[in-house]
Amino acid sequence: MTTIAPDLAQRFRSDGFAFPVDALTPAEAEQALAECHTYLRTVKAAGGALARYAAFPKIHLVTTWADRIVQHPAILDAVEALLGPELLVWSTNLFIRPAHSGSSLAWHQDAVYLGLNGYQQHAARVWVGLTHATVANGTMRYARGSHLRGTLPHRFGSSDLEDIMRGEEIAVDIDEAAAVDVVLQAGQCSVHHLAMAHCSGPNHTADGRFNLAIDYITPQVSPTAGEDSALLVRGRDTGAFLPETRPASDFDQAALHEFYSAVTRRQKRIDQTVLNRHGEHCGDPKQGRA
Ligand SMILES: O=C(O)CCC(=O)C(=O)O
Repeated sequence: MTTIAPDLAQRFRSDGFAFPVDALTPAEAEQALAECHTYLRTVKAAGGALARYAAFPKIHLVTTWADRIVQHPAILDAVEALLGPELLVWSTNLFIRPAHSGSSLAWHQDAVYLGLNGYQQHAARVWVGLTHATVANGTMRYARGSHLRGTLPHRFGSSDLEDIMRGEEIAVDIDEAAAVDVVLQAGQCSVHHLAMAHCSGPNHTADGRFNLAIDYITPQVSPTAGEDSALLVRGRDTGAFLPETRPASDFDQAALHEFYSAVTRRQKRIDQTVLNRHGEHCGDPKQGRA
């Protein structure tokens, strides 16, 4: 039985985030990190769509280490305390900040490029530490309470994680004094609202920082446009999403089929979402970056 902090939901609602949440044991985190390294070597060697979508958005459909994490009872209990008993996994995103990496992520809100209706009350991102996350290795920073400002204007900047974020960054001032560093032990996680303004810094240490970010939604969430799919992890209702299936083993034929269908569907929809948003700002969707 997992122990959930009694004020978790209240902190999530008022601050827009809550951490640390104890999730994987240190041994589970170490094992997941080792399997993550093997996964990265495998997809790099395989090339094609597996390499292109190595870091997002459906890692858990093709590998059992990520599937184990998205189904982890301690994580699901925490998310259930926030969102209720019907839960789906919409995405997994691998954030890696290599040793001595000078790259960083600008202030942004996840919600602006995800294309989800109903995320305000019915979605949360869980950021799981496969390694420690510290100020020195470029952990995330949250702007406390920024989710209450709704979605903020973004501009296209530059980003090393361009494929995930399209290089978007918040175009208004963020109160740096209110920012909170997300310091975690390996195996712990943090949970944030999809409209939380956050950023992350360079890694000044000799070890890489590895985090798996999982987007959980409830059946009340729906795609803003187009068809999408999600994996039911608690309850029985997939709502507007086509149901997905768990991998029986790493890269097996059924898992590969599920993975390719899901990422193709998703990419089409996200491209459209970004084009529409950019079109709103530029007046002509055809001028947007795809
Ligand atoms: O890990 C990072 O550097 C950034 C993570 C992030 O932006 C997110 O999980 O939404």
